[in-house]
Amino acid sequence: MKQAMPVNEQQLGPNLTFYDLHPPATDMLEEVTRSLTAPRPHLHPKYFYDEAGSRLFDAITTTEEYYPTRTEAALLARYSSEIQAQLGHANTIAEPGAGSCQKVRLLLERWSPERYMPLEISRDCLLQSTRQLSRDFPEVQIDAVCADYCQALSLPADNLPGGRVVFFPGSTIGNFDPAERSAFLRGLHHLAGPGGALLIGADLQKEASRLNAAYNDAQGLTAAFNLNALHHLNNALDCQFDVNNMRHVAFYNETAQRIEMHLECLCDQQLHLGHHQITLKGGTRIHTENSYKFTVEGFTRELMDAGFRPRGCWTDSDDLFSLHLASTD
Ligand code: AVI
Repeated sequence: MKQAMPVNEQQLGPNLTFYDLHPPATDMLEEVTRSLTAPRPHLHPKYFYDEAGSRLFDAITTTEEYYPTRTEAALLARYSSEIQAQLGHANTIAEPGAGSCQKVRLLLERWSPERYMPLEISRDCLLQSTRQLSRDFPEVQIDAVCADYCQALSLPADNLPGGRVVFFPGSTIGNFDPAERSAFLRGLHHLAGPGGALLIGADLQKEASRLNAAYNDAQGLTAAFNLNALHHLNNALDCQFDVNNMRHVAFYNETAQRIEMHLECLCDQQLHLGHHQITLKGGTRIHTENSYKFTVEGFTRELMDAGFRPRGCWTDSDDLFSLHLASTD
């Protein structure tokens, strides 16, 4: 796991090294065709995140209705010293799916780690965000790793005592289905390594009205974000979705304890997928995302099942969101 990767290493600045693990390109046409022709048509949520989708997601996080981002940020600001006291000194912070590397800034300021290791599949996004970060934090060694963090990883060598603190904020863990989630948490345990820890955000179960509002904001940004997946497919594969005749649907499924997002066809849709044409009948729903909501006890159990030892949990006064700290041993 902790082996050097000299072949793909590039020194981009005095404190910035770029490691390209060449994440394998998936065959988008094949994957999309398979998921849209499945008995229950679905799309992977990764298709939300082209440039427009990433901008829309950032806009969602500023809406009145979408509480997770600001609640988690307030928890981090309020409790970062307490968390650090539990943790001891963090030599390395690793962040899978780091994106714009914004949330970690507070930890870099307050915890002063020797090293920060963002893992991100988008090369452009990783280069852009770490160039700025390396200027803002000249005393932190930044090892930027371009990789699909869901795949098995060979990471640059540490040579630092102690394990890694893996930072996985935003309740992105809620976008994994239970079986995937358990495998993924085990992967995070492996990434943290002996003597390491995990700091992870998990959105909490609450009244359905609050959750429904968070995924159906009045400005229509979540609707635009959901529909943008179809613009993304039209641009990339020329599928010819008639996006104006598709509708955003999001609701809390209380039995499964998750928000479900779907796109509903308002009339028959003729799609072009490479050499194939398929028809989605009016009324068909394409399932685009699950966002599971947790209890503190339930999520703590999941961490333990993945081999972690719970070390602390912090929630806001309205019990909207939780931050969990767990060690690997
Ligand atoms: C990225 N993820 C944690 C968000 C969520 O709340 O599940 C994605 C999102 N979907 C709609 N709004 C936000």
